[in-house]
Amino acid sequence: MALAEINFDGIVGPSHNYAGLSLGNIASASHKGEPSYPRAAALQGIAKMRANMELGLTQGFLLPLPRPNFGLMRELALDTSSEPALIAAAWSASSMWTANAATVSPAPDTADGRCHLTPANLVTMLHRGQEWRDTKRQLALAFADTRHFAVHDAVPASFGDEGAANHMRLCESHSAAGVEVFVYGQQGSRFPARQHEQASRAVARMHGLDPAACVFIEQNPAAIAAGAFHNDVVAVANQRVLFTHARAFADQQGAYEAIRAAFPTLEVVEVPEEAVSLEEAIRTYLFNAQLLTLPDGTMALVVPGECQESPAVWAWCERMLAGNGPIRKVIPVDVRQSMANGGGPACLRLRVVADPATVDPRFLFDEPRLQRAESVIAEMWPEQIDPADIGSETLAKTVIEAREALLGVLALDELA
Ligand code: SUG
Repeated sequence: MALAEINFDGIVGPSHNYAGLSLGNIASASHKGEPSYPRAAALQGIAKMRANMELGLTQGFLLPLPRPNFGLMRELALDTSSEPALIAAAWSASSMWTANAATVSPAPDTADGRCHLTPANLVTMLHRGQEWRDTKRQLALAFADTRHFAVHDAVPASFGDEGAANHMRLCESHSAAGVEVFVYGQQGSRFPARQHEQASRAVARMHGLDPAACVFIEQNPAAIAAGAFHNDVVAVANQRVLFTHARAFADQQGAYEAIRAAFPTLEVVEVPEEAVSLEEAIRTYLFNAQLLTLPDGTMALVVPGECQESPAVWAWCERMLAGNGPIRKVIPVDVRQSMANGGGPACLRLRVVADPATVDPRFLFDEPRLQRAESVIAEMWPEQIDPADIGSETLAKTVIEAREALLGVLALDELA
């Protein structure tokens, strides 16, 4: 069976907006109340997927969840006079950041030889905590073949879980058994630590991982305080390579040693504070990059366009490329609409290592299917949403119809 890494990007939903809902996420707070551009946002996502497909990579997607979420509005007894932030939560398109959809342990790592997926409960934030049941429904459809996949329920809400954004996997090749690294936070900084250690440990047990191939690492409280609300804002791994800021972990050297004890061939590409400060790394999202193995075996880093505009970050990238490191290409992409809510290229994708033939093909893109999705978005996604539009009946109708049209062209109407 040919296992490959498949990136499942979240398609940006038609209700994409800037409500400033995520405490500790600097971009979300600083763009609060600005108009958003859902059509442009979703087309930026489509362009990123197309560019990765042109690199020769397999591309999957997950659909926007149903919004507004009338169920949540009922549960909270919301009406038009309710607090705008509560109404906005029920309208959030935040499921686009599929790095938070689930934690994925590929088949070679698990006791029963199946790929295990656990949707993230995302309990720290109301607008995200509503996602997991609908996400699970979608995962259960995309990965319905129980000979190859196991889709779990989320970890109980007592322990916050943010999914793959706090999980990294090191391996010699995607299809070889790997070492899974879980990064959790401790409360006590000025912002919430969203990933609880016990959630990570529960996921590792549920997935049947070998304890000797699991590493649990604490995130640097200073990174959380600076706005790294997920570990994937300051570190990313692919195969043998860990690309990280020097201040990502509470005990940086201890973290490398713990990983090396389980995975001796680890290659660390560390960016020192003197070259790129933690604040600049968080502002530009250098680490919220897709670190991809290309078909020729070399690695490329897909970074937000903001990196190219930062003299410090771009100078570091150029120095890195001039050296002899494992990352041979840096590719900037424009995902500005998502970035303004704190979601870079890596937030927008969930990595699943699997044989593409075992995945429901309706969740995979080829150019004709991508074009069909693109046409529906271009025609039906709202061009602009102003904060005052959130909650309006007219916009609700537009958003619902747009999503349904997308489900239609992708033959996924059962998710309506
Ligand atoms: O959970 N932003 C998301 C961004 C998630 C990024 N994902 C990863 N790092 N993997 C979040 O904070 C903002 C919504 C708003 O303010 O309207 C938001 O939810």
